[in-house]
Amino acid sequence: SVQLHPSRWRKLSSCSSLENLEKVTSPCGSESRVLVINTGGTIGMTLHDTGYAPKANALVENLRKLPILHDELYAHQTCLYEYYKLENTLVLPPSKLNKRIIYTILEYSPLLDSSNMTTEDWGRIGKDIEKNYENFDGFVILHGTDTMAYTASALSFMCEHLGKPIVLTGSQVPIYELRNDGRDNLLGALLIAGQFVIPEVCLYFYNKLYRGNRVTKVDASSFNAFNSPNLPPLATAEVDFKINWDTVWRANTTAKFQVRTELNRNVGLLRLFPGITASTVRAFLQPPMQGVVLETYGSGNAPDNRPDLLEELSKATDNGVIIVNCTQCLRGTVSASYATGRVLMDAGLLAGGDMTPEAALSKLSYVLAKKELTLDAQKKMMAQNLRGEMSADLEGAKLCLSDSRFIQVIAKSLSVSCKEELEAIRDALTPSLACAAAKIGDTEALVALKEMGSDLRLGDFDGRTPLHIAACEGHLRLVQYLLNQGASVHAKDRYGDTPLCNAVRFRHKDVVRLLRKTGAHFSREQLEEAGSELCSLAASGDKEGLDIWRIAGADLTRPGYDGKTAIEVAQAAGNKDVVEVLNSCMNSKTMNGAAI
Ligand code: ASN
Repeated sequence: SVQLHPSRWRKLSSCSSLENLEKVTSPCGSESRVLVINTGGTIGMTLHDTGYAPKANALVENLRKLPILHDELYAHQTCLYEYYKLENTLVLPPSKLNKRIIYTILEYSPLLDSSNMTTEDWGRIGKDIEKNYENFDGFVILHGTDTMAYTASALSFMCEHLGKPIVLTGSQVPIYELRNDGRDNLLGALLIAGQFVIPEVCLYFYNKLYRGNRVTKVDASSFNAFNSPNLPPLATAEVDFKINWDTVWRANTTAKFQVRTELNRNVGLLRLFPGITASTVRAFLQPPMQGVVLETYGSGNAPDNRPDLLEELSKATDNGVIIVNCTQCLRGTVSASYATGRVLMDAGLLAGGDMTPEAALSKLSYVLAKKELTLDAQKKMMAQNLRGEMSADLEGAKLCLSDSRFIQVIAKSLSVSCKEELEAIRDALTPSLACAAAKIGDTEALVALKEMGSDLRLGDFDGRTPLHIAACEGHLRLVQYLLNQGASVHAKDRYGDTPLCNAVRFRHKDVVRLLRKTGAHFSREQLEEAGSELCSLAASGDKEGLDIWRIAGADLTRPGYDGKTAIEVAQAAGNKDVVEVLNSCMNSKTMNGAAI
């Protein structure tokens, strides 16, 4: 029998058109609701004198007559229309996963060929999703294919903290024609939006679900119109839907969904071509232009023998225009491998990684509308991977823990799920990651690790804590940070060494002082053993080494293993100045007073 929402059952039992509930024979599991926003596009077009144009108020009635897209018997038996009181609500036959997808179509007026769409239309879609967010499990947006990649990219940024699927789709041939791709695309999009919690703005076309900000239209006449050149599909519709869960973006905050409809329109796309004139570039970069995606050659290259051109770009970036370097190539990423690429970095351009120009442009539009941010913060945001629109730049950091980006990438990707398994992995990995961050003095990475819940006091497999490592490296600020975070000065690694031992060994005076101030001290045994070390320093005339031990709290009169003191050894070796300073130390009342 049907498992309907309790309130729906209540309604159903009182529904006059239903004599008894046994009538509901469909062996269906549960229901889910999808809102379909019809913005226009070929999917709902008919041929007019002027060519194909959208046909208003026709889609719902057409779909109602298609058994694969609407089950009238079920709708009738379960009082669908009475319950939802919406003429434009339809229901799919049961899916393979035993789900019924009830979908309501919200048709825009006028319906648009997507070539006519503007940023205002994106805002309208965003607002409608926000308004209806809690009433639906997922959203399908019917849209023309021409600018679908732009809308998908823009919505991906505008939808902050998205937790439900938003699937854009459309078709190359109208759904009203005999052979068309509209039915399959709509059906697939509905099944995905209604059955899988893929919290992303996606695009479904020709049996593939893509991340919306990764796609580009690559074919004007094939059903296979889209491509996601730098990211494999999130899902494929084969005999079953195969979801590539590893690729699906996971929310990394506990913040609530909201839509930012403010977008900055002073952005543009400029494609380099051989022989482009400096005056063209200058004209393009004139105020009020604030953000430009420069489509460069290959891996982000531009002529390095054109100072006139580079000067125009430099001038613009100096004046606060954000210019993002994206490649004209369909696949691949910008990198600094050629001299012709580095000149653009010198001109102040930001590397766009493997973002599509559509994604880079809409990201600029979104980021530049955040007026609360400084220009630097906006640039930083442009370089960040906000919604999976760019691949993490791991170049040069391949399995190299001493690269702070690597640590941040790991920290970020580990923080994104609350699954127990991931937590276990996090707990196993983070002490080592924190030590690696401490090694290179990367406070930011440590903050990121702490934010994801790792305990910075924990040691790695050798019991070495980040404080041990920071003390070895002499990262004074980091030592201070770790102490403020509760790191213990008394932690011992598997060799019995404390951070103080490490700081003395590597002769970081400031760190030794700070650790001492925080209460660090040598153990009785260590102080006893120090005698021999002091003697050997005295023998070699190493005043600095002796000074570190003094600051660390050692007793400079402590004899070595053979009963001789450091001063005696220095005398025997003829190291007069060492004798002098050791004498003055010993004469001073407090042994730790005078500096050597
Ligand atoms: N011109 C149409 C549009 O973008 C193309 C399509 O949907 N296939 O609205």
